[in-house]
Amino acid sequence: MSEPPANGGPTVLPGHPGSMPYVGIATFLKLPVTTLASLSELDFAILGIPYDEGTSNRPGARFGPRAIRDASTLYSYEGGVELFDVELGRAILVGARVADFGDVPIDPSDSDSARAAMTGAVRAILEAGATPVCLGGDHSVTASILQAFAGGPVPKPYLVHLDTHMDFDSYLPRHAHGTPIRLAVEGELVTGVTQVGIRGLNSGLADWEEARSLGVNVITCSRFRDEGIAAVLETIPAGAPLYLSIDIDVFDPSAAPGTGTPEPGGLSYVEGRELIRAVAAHGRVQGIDLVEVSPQYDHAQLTSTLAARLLLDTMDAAWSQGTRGR
Ligand SMILES: [Mn+2]
Repeated sequence: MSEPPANGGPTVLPGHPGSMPYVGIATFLKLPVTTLASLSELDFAILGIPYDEGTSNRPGARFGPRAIRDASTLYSYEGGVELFDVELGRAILVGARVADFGDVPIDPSDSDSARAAMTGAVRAILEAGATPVCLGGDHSVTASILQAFAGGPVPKPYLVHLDTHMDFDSYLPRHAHGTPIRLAVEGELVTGVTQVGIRGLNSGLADWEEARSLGVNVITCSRFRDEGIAAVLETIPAGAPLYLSIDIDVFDPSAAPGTGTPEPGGLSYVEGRELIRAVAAHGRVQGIDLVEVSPQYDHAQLTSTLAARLLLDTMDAAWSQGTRGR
């Protein structure tokens, strides 16, 4: 065992070159922690939002950010200094400056202050010129994130929403996790919406018809299988600023069981990844969230590992296309 250093500091720093995945502090990818003062040096800021008080049935997504961070250390050999993607034949995120901005402070049962804190943290990232990458938390957090874009330094985004559910529910409380898309549309927080992967038995007919009447492009999972990525891209204005909201339950429960409202018949990891790459190349990604990872329903870290990998893919898709930028 090594001796502690004379200054009393840690013997292993997060992101220390050569350290193993299980060694060190489990920030996202074991990257350095950033503070408000150094946000402006970043291209991407990881933000945890450990909030699940919008959950309608099985809670637990408050533990999602920590589970995703833990799973992400799988990819942090050598401190994550190089992520060579064998299938792409190149390293990903080359030159991107990424750090972990920690978690939004959450006071349980004080949802108004929690939502304000979410909006404030995302606004700080946007004003610093970085792209927010938000780890949920349940899907209600997306409404508070999009609120940060309103009147901010980034143009109003077009929302691309991957989910089993439309999240356009009228029967749930206003700030529940089944309502963020309704709030985004009603609040005119986005220029338009495309939803992909919608399926299952939860979306009411009236909400379905209302969403479509308000211009929401709904691409069901079966239609996506039939018509592919092209059907998605033709709904999204080319070159538009985009916000990507990924509900982990868009994936099939066999690939991502650890979520509160699983639904059979979902996407595979590769289907989701290729869709996101195509969407990112079609527009300009200005913000990302990945929500509804609920680790107590997970097995073998399947869901949190998929989430961590997909976030790296998604950030690289935005970065490598040169589509990030204002
Ligand atoms: Mn959702």
